[in-house]
Amino acid sequence: MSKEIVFSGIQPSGEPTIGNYIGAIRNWVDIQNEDKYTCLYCVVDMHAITVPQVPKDLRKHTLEMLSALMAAGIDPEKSILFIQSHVPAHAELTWVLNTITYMGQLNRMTQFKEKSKRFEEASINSGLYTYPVLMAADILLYQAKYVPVGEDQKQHLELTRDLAERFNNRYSDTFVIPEPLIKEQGARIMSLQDPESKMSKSDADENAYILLLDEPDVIRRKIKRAVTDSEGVIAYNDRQKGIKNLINIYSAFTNEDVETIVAKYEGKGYGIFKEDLAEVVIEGLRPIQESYKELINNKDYLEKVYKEGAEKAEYMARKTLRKVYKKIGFIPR
Ligand code: AQP
Repeated sequence: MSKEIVFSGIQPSGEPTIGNYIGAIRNWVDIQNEDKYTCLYCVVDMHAITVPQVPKDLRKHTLEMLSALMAAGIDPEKSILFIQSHVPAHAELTWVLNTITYMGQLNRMTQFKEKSKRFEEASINSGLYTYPVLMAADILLYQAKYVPVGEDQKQHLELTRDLAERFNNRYSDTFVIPEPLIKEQGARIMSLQDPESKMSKSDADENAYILLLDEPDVIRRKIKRAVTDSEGVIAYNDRQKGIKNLINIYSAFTNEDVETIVAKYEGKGYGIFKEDLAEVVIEGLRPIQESYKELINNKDYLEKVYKEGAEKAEYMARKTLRKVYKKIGFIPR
């Protein structure tokens, strides 16, 4: 029997943060190493252009993301690692799915509401609006059974399931209905400057995030400046969201549970905790950073990886798209 399929994607909309790492990339590596699934991991450049991008930065960030994924442990010999725009079937299936998606559904998407707040109404593009449909196409093209996503992407996955069911009911069984794989602990890392909003690689304030590739001194500085509170006690609760977030980061990098960390820092001040946290993060990122430096300078190897990845993905995607076109009544060439 062939293995069940896992699909996930990440936008090259900036450099990856420790939020992306803890909430997504690290899980991808664990899932890959279980050897139970066929894993497809995709750098979703087509998603990234739903907000303005500088072309030369997008090119740079795409290769950086590819290198960072491999540095964090995605092995192109084990997983299919590719760039979304290299497989045209993503755009093609999106068009078909657009025709069975109701605007009412898209109007309810929280990410669209959040992201469109950043722009004047007249400059919100329709790609941002139909972003979830492209995401549905990404997943359904590969007949993925499992989609490791952060909490914030759950709503999009619900839409994907809904579209798959609608298509299957209207025509006949075509798509596997995907399920989210959400890791309970440490699923959501918050901004260091505003613990009410999630850490994002495209945040305008660079003190809000720690990048996977930040230098040790930068990490120390950003953690030192992280917003806390005036209670002065290291405790894990929703009144002290800043400290809670820092404890979550500490826990993610050391695998110690929250209670152990709180007990360890009983009676100690925020300053000491922050200093220790910075060292924990620096040490945790060190091997990734070393491996990244080698990869990013090896352009030939990167090209080989993304070309081979695209070929494998293309083969799988075409198979689904052919079925879809046939069922909806398009005449094969
Ligand atoms: N702060 C976070 N904590 C935990 N998980 C996170 N993810 C993102 N931020 C956090 C997870 O990372 C995966 C890839 O996300 P993405 O790049 O496709 O888009 P995003 O969720 O919009 O991530 P960013 O960093 O916030 O990007 P921008 O700033 O471009 O919007 C997803 O699985 C996501 O859940």
